[in-house]
Amino acid sequence: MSTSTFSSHLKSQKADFLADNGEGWTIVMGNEAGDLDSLASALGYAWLRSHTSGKAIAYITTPREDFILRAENLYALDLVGITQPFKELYCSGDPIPSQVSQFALVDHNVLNTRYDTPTARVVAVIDHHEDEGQYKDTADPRIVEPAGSCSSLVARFFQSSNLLIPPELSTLLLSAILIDTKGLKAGGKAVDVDREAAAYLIPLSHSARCEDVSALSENHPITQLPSVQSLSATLEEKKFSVSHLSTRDLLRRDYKEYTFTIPASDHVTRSSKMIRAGLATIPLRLSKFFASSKSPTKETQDWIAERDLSVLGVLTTFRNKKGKGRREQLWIIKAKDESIAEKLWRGLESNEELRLKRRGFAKFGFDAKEMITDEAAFGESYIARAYQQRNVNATRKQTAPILRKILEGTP
Ligand SMILES: [Mn+2]
Repeated sequence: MSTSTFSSHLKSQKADFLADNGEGWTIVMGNEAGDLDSLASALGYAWLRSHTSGKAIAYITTPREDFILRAENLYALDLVGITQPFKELYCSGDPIPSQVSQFALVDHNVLNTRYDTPTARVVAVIDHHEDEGQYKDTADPRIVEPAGSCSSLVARFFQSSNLLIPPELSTLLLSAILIDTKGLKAGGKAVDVDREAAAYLIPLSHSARCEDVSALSENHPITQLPSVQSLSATLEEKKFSVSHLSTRDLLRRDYKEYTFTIPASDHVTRSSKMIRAGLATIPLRLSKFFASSKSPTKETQDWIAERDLSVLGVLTTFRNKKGKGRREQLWIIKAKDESIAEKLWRGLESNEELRLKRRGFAKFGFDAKEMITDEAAFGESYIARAYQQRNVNATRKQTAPILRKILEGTP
């Protein structure tokens, strides 16, 4: 399939889907953070499913105006001839036809409450997050296992199907694997399924060159192939080129939201209560995050209000001057939820996986004289703490379940 026919295949598929009013179709969805892994996994599995078990279409959860926030996604899509994603792809903002009731989940394993109607059925799950154990009776396949990238699990499924994977999809899945595993770096997040998936995809992708394919057959490490290295470097550079984004854009660019049930014993009213928490992953160190707008604290407070959050976590990932990966965490809690704050600080600071070390806000350019206490860096209505995360390998995938355990667990 040539590049132009792949994108026109997607466009005509979208038209068919809308003309059918979704009847008989399965919507394949990635997670709400909308990273390249979700995008590639959804397009990959939708293509596979539509060639094996009936009509399926990828639904891209990224709102139209947010496409610009992820330069690496735009770059990878452009590589495969998709130049106007919100026209060619079925996206957030397009109508959800009334007849849709079947969902396939990739890169997450619980259907977002927004789509969870009484008739909704989850017919497939392929994911690499913590398994929440749902849809065991309805989902086939139901693959939930550790991997650096969900795209690797989709690629392995392709391999076992004996379908010929289009080069466009090989390129997209490979790009997602490379960005999630930092180019399959040794000692990083890549596990065997990622390396095997990359080895399968490389010869079938756009980036494949003759020397690459022969190198593979001689058992050279795939991370050292020139085309893989250059694709990986370009994607990473795009991903980290966020210096033009405002505080608000940084917060919403790679963002996930959770609801937690706070046990009755923790709460003044002595009844359990639902709270919302948001986790934003930001590819900049905190000192740069706090330099992203004229009033970064105000924009952050506005985001907390807009999303009606009790807790906002900002998880940073960046490289230090020596090129080593580093991470920090910033937590902001509404001051009226004081019992939540105490519980969260205790749980986070004693967590052996994250290994957090407290950092004062003065380090991030705050004027110590203007703050009543360090915790009041975001004003009196909020309680905030910042940390260096000494386990540099723990991402939101580890932090979200830790947060759930701390907040929902008994004190
Ligand atoms: Mn993923």
